[in-house]
Amino acid sequence: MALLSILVLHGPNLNLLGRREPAVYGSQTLQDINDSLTQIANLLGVKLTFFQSNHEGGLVDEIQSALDRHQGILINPGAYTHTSVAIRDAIAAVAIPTVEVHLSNIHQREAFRHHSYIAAVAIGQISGFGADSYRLGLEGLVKHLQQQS
Ligand code: CA2
Repeated sequence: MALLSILVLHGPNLNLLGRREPAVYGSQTLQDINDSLTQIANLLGVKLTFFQSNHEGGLVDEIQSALDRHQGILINPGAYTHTSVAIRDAIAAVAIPTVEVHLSNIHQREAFRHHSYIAAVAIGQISGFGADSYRLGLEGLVKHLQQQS
């Protein structure tokens, strides 16, 4: 049987990780996070595809192109979490199980970060564990997909 394939999406400014604001977002770079996720994916027996964009439409395009290619989506939508009806609609449209992750605890920060447009169309949200949020999110997503099949 083919390996489960998961699309990992990183939203705007996450390409700066490790180089700016380490007190808020940690010292690991995006490449470090992707490398750690790849190691975990190998242990779990799943395949990952990574994509980062600073553009809302680029993320929407990638979500749409996940249809028939990926069984799950792990997404840190960055600031689009709090603004993007388009990303929410794309996730709802493809109906691919999606887990939302955040490095920081969005509920502990400014009020404008407390609402997520994505949460209602995600199977779950992990927030506040730094780079570990991605690992926890991936593990939860894989377990969900394995229970489905
Ligand atoms: O905590 C998270 O993962 C966020 O999704 C990060 C977003 C923020 O807008 C969300 O409210 C919570 C911001 C990502 C910006 O990433 C940077 C990385 C390094 C330096 C500056 C920004």
